[in-house]
Amino acid sequence: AAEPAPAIRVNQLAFPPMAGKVAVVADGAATSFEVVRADDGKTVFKGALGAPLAWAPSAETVRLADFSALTAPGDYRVKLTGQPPSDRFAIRPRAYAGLNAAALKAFYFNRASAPLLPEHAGVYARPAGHMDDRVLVHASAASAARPEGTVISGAKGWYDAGDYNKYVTNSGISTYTLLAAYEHFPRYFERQRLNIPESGNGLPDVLNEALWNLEWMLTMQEPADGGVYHKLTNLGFDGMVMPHQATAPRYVIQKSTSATLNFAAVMAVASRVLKPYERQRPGLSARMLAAAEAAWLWARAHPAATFKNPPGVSTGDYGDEHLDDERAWAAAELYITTGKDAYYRAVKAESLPAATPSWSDVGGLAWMSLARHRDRLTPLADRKLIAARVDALAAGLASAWKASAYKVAMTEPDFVWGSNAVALNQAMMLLQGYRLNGRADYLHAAQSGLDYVLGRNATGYSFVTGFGARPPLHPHHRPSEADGVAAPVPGWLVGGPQPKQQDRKDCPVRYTSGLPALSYLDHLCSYASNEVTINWNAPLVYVTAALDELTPS
Ligand code: G3I
Ligand code: 9MR
Repeated sequence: AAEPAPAIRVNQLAFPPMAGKVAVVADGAATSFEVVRADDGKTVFKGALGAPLAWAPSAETVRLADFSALTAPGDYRVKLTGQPPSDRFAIRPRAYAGLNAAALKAFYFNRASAPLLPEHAGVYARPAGHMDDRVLVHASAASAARPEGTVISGAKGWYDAGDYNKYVTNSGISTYTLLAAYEHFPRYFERQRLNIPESGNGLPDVLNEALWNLEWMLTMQEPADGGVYHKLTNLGFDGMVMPHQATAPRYVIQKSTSATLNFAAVMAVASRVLKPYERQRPGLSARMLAAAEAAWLWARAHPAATFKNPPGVSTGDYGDEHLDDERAWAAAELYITTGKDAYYRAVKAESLPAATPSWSDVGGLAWMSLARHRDRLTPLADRKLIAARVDALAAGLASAWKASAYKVAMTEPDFVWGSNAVALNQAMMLLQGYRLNGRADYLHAAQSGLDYVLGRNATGYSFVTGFGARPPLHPHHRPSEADGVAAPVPGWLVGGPQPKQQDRKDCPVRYTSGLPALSYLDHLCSYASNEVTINWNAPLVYVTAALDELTPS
């Protein structure tokens, strides 16, 4: 059974010295707090708790302990009179270097088509799974050039999640977010060594890792027409076995507009990010741009090929009826990379909302990229509109943050499947606002999103495997379950609380609460609250790098 959350909830890892620093106290009696040194218990800071405030998602009344004024590097705990102290945390420069590297290394641990060698993977070494060099064209994907049953190669790529399948739609936002992290903060990644097979080859490891998936994505485009298969999967989900033991036949399934537009967007980004590496990867940048433009043309000719699992296929759907955001995002990235005004017109910027991104709503990524590149856009682009949309999104999130009893931007409707990534994608968009206008409240609100997933939440968990005092121990992640190693593969963000509990019928134990912010189960069965996924880890990579780089020193 889950332990009840401690009364003091705080980021269980670390804060940059100049970050806003807040703990949440769920104890009716206390009115003041102290921060003590972790090793000798000496008090270094005293403060009054904020007024009691109600938080609907957990039906709690809590007070805030703000110790932002404490900036001296060290290891600390928060303490209330007569109570056990909080989990320990550090204040230090480059607070998230280790977490950032682990969150990226998690992608390496989920590589298909390669053995993980002990020198790179330690105890998580394993034989290769899913070579995917002989994949079948499913009936739903058949064409004149590639009739049903044609054998093609779809090697490499990352497993999507706790399952062993590969989905182009979800690869879109995931791969983009890693490329954006590098594009926005190149220095941070240029000095990082992940100890992956490619380390030291002249490319930053974040790009080496992204390339593993990009090379797979390129195989998902049908050369004859530019359309992109929605996914490469088994017909059904595998059991809880290691990758090399999962040997069911693999198929590419139906081309879809969403996969094709996601592909176009990511290839356009990759083309510009990899351009300086022509010597290491001759011709790749140009090939990616050509692939992106071919995909764009296919999607223009097939504007509404939505995806639904065909009969007999029961793996993840990633179905999406709303494709305007994918179209706008692909157009924006093609515009930034090529400078062609026709692509800007296709963005239809005036009618594109700015929202926190998710796999099914990628319009925010268009605004993020346009804002990052606004100094070098053609005269046609409406720079004021770009700044205004990004600022309006950040301002809305910051005002929710300000009003929140937990001091987080998350509100009740944000507790969906993968809610922890909502917190981090909100943080990522707040950081876009901060980069535009330097408003400190945007930076503090972004910090709070990371604090939330690292422990300042109603469950008291730090939601990243291997990090913090109370991390998840039983994620819905097949290798973590089947590898015989007690500790789960580190560096993975789990999905997090959400009240729908779609896995209830598959779980031998009950959730302890149905409240949105408490509806979480650290059990292998819980794919609806405790799975891991590439699209949830990617904003963890972005946000940790960004906070290390942008928090003033
Ligand atoms: O469309 C409704 C929306 O109208 C409503 O406002 C919202 C409120 O909850 O729900 C929306 O639908 C949700 C949908 O995601 C879109 O966000 C569904 O309830 C929810 O069940 C669905 O969850 C998805 C889940 O697969 C089940 O399809 C997750 O987003 C998605 O991350 C997850 O992805 C799986 C893959 O299929 C397989 N691999 C693992 C991966 C992670 O669990
Ligand atoms: O393991 C699957 C997980 O990756 C998916 O996110 C989830 C929802 O599509 O489904 C999981 O598979 C479960 C299936 O849906 C129902 N039977 C139990 C499976 C878990 O072992």
